[in-house]
Amino acid sequence: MEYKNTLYEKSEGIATITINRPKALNALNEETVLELLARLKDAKKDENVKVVVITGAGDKAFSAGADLKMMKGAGAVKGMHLSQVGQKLTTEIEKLEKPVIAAINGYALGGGLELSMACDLRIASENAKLGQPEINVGLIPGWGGTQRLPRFVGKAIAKEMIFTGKMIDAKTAERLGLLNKVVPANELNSTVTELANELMNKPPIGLELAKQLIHNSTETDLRVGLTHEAEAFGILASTEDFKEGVTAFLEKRKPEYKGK
Ligand code: DAK
Repeated sequence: MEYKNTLYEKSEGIATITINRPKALNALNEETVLELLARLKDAKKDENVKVVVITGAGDKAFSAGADLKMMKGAGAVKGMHLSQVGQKLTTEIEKLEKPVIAAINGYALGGGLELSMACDLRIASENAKLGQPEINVGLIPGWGGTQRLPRFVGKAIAKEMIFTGKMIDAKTAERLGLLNKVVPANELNSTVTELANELMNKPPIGLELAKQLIHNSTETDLRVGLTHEAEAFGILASTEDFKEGVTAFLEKRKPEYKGK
């Protein structure tokens, strides 16, 4: 595959995928989404990759959403393909066994916000602005915004954001629980790397099972969810990493996890 719209870097266990269309504020056309899917596939199968970071090129945008130029000419079939490929991307992020961090370095609008909401953690720079402006062009969110946004901020705020299309600033998004942390723009990369390094020292199977249980928590009733939690707990109790964790604690040393 020829990569034109994304960059990909692997360094010390962290795979960083960068949407690289800064002149179009990293808007997502179909080719870009397909490239993101291929990058994710590589990060999934590479055993040396422990954490994935998704960000945007430049200092203005994470992503201003679906590419409106491409959307303009889309008929029903193209529209359906766009929806399918976008949903595949968000699903692959949520299914990935490894933690995915969105480093939001500016606008996260429409499909850009939806992409970030599929990630496990969102760290943003102070200049970031988040919104679902689709209503302003006669659309509604189509990559999960009507479903994921209310799960973060509640129905009242989600309706306000989706009905008005207005953006919110990073501090407001942090207060609403949509962002994990907001930092000055020049500290975004170091903060994300620090967080990724912290996750890298955790037991991978524990992270994987916790991620899946938390995702499923909104789709299953409490009793079923608790049953799954108990099963996962049992699986973890049989891992080498659990033995290592307890042994290291008792020996007053740092654990070294192997993902086994
Ligand atoms: N698509 C394509 N190009 C975009 C873009 C976008 N979403 N956003 C910005 N650009 C381009 C601009 O056209 C401009 O290009 P040139 O004119 O220089 O060639 C360049 O980026 C810089 O933008 P501005 O000149 O507008 O920059 P400003 O700083 O003045 O304004 C802005 C920044 C982010 C406020 C503004 O660009 C803006 O409002 N952009 C549109 C944001 C937006 O409406 N995003 C939502 C897109 S709709 C679906 C599934 C999902 C979706 C749709 C369908 N299916 C189920 C089929 C998702 C839809 C969306 O995300």
